[in-house]
Amino acid sequence: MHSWTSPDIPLLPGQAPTPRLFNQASGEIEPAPGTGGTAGLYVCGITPYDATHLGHASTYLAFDTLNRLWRDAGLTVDYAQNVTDVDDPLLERATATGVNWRELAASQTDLFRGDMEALRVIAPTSYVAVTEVVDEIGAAAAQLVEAGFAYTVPTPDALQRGAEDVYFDAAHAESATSWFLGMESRYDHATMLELFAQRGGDPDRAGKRDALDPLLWRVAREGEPEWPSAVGSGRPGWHIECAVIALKCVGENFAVQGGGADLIFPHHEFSAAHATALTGQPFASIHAHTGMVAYQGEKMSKSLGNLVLVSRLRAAGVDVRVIRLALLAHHYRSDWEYTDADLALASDRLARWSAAAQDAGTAVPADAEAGTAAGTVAGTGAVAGAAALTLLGSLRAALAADLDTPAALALLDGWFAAADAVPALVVDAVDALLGIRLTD
Ligand code: 5CA
Ligand code: ZN
Repeated sequence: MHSWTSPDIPLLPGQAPTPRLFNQASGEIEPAPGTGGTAGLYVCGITPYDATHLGHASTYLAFDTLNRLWRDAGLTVDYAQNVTDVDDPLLERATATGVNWRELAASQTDLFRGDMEALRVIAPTSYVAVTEVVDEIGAAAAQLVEAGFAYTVPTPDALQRGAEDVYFDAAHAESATSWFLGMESRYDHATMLELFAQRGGDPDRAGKRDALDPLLWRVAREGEPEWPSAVGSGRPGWHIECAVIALKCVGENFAVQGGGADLIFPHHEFSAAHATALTGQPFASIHAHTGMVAYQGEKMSKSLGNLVLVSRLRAAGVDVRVIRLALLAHHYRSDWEYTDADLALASDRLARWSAAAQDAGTAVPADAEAGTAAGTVAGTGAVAGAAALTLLGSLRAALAADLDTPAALALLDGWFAAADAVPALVVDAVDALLGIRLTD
């Protein structure tokens, strides 16, 4: 599926450090170096029935920052993102509103693409809808049954008599692979049971071998979309879609699997389990998660309806750079509650930075600055150029330390407040690392 158009990103001089990220699986901040000059990234995409709210935007901006840091460090980034365009909540919304589910998904995915492009988020290399890879998901489910990692469960309401849903056998995966329950989340069993029930799981389903075994393939029911497969006509479970799309587009044991913290369990635990059962390899090196953005006292979510939509802010005339700055002002791992004050602060910050960048009027070309270390540029330009290189080093160090965007913004606040000359290098650094262009 087509994604969106990526922004132009200026190249910055000098060496950038390898970014380090908090890994949910180890509980530690670890380097994310990629392998052979390439970093693989898979980030869970939207379920397109109400897009794009500020929680989504915050999550995709966090991984956009990582993408920018990797590129700045000279790596090629292999980035895949899915669209969960067939799933229970989407089908329920379509039925409730009398809209065709495919049309609902297509319209919301379009809105999302437009928002991402406007926010200058680098487009994924592969943007894949579940409906594009249903055959491959069905084949993966069949492979897991064949290899003893999955079993069927009596399904009295199946459209076809005798057809049965397919479940993943977590205990078998624990005994036969390097994966184990808690490998990714580090949650205890009681927490897993609670979250499994809250987040789309069915702990009480009769016939399962274990309450936590997740659905791999749902055989067709009356009125539900279905696709033929070797495990019966039906549709994919949730975790297997991300395992299959990531393996197809980014490969085995890639650098970073990402998403919001609401996906730590069961989604990312079992995506990793399915992928390891399919390949015998670890899924990803680092499992990274963003904090939840709340609004009006609760997590901003489509199901609750407490949404601040990027498209609505844009329609109201809010500068997308203000939206970016409002989100980047919070550390990606913190949970926080959005209020209008976030936009006001970001608007004020953008005004200060832009005024400094425009008014200085003594802009030094980026190539001149790069030569300042050798003392090739005279006068104010040389001093400003050397200071700009120091600032660039500090920005890179802050961001490489678990994407500390609030620290980066604070460094820039100080720099712009004191600057009487704004070299082009600073404008380029803010653009390349934070996605904000201060001058035309
Ligand atoms: N399609 C699945 C992932 S395979 C899904 O979770 N879709 S979603 O539309 O609900 O969310 C899309 C992404 O935004 C996920 O990574 C999710 O963790 C993240 N997200 C959702 N709500 C918030 C929020 N309030 N704050 C931060 N991130 C959020
Ligand atoms: Zn996912």
